[in-house]
Amino acid sequence: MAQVVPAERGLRRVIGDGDNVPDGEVDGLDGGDLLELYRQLVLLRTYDERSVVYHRQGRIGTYAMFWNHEAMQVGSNYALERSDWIFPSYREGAIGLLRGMPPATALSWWRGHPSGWWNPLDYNLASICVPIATHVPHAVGLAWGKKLRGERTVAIVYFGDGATSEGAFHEGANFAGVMRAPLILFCNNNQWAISTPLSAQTAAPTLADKAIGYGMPGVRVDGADVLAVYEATRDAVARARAGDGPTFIEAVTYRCAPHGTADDPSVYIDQDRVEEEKQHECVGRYEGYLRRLGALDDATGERVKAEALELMREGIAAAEAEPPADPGLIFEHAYVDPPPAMREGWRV
Ligand SMILES: Cc1ncc(C[n+]2csc(CCOP(=O)(O)OP(=O)(O)O)c2C)c(N)n1
Ligand SMILES: [Mg+2]
Repeated sequence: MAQVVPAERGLRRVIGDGDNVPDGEVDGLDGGDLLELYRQLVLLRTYDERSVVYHRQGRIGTYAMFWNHEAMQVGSNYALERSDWIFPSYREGAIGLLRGMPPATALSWWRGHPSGWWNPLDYNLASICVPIATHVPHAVGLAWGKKLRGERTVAIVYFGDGATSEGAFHEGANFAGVMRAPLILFCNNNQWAISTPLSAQTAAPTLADKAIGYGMPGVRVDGADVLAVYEATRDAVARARAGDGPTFIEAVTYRCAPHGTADDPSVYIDQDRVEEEKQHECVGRYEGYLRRLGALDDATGERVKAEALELMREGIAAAEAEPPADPGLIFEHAYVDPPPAMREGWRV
């Protein structure tokens, strides 16, 4: 039985500030791993920044940015095996890229095109979940099922701070705890649920405290520190594979971008705080760490960025080359016998 300890209050960190706080290191990561983490961070950053441009140009639809969330996604995914399962929310809309999904597929999803509907079995990646927290019980079910079959697979489910107020989160967390499901509940605490601040979301001192009530460890980590996220997730994965059940990880960050392309945060957010947080954004912090270590030079940095940009250019071109979808597809799996009005109506 895993020991249930009060949630850690302090934030785990590995990357220093280049000044008073020294850099740490993570056992088991070699120079190749450190550069691969950088490549993945840059890939997601480039995807995100280009997607905002594509939205402005009318080439993709409503888009949920994840600027400054990259370290949470890259660090946690790097601790998984390819056979482990990922349950993303809309905030992890491009996490499939870390498993070899072509950018065109992720972009097509945001274009509302069927070529963006991937088979979850191809990547061990569930569909993007837009309803808040409803995918938590799905992830628990998959993880428990794998355990019942005697497989060593674990699952990770990503959700936000706002999701911890939803019934589905609590039902899922309770079930995971009781069944000792091999699951990581990964909470991206960006301190906002659209315009609702964390202070209005919960009376608990930390979100990780919620883990105690479900009999699982709760860990708090700096969400802008890719190495700390990796290490915390690696520990949780080891615990899950050893049969010790789920872990709740609260990765703390700050939302520096709008909630989505339809949002205007200037009416509710403290812009000075946003500017302050941008100074410590996760890709730049990791780049600084690598440079202090002597593990990244200008030429390599430029090459990695150019490759990511080229992938995106190819991706949007491929997504736009798809023939228009048949609107009838929307109803194809909804009715055996469509009502007459609908049969006529959708081909106007
Ligand atoms: C069940 C449900 N209720 C309400 C919404 C509308 N909604 C979309 S995003 C959002 C805020 C979620 O905030 P959080 O969980 O912190 O995730 P974040 O967007 O910050 O990553 C809400 C309320 C929804 N999508 N689903
Ligand atoms: Mg949030």
